[in-house]
Amino acid sequence: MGSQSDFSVMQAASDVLKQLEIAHELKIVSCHRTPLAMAQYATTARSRGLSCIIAGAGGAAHLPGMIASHTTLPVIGVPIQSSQSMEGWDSVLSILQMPAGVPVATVALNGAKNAGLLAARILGATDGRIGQKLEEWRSMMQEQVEKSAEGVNYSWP
Ligand code: RP5
Repeated sequence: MGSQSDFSVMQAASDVLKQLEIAHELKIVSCHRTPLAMAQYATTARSRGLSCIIAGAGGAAHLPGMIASHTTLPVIGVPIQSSQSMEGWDSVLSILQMPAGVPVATVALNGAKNAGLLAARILGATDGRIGQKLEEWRSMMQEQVEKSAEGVNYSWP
């Protein structure tokens, strides 16, 4: 993530990865404030054993695109609403509108939980253990929806 101020949003990605028992790390590197650390993080990611990078940033949110320019690993961008001034559209459009050639998969504004789940799906495409965890997750989610619907679904008269 680009700043400590992004942590309250990005924590949701870590939480879901923990639930799925997927090893991960949290780091703050900024395109604007620590550009060399950002470049080093991205260029060494694959050799350090990472398989996917979730990059969350707000404002003129260059981080996911810049990370993606320094690696061939899949990058998932999380637009973060860092100010009220543009209601988060600055972050969304900065991350969403990547020019052709350097892809960033963009999730919803503050959508860190889905970023974690998407990363899990990418890994789970070739990792049977993670695939099984995702099946269990999906079953649990369905049961929760069915349970929450009890007492709400009815016909009248
Ligand atoms: C971006 O600027 C960060 O990703 C953060 O969302 C935003 C504001 O950062 P702070 O000024 O709160 O550190 O680089």
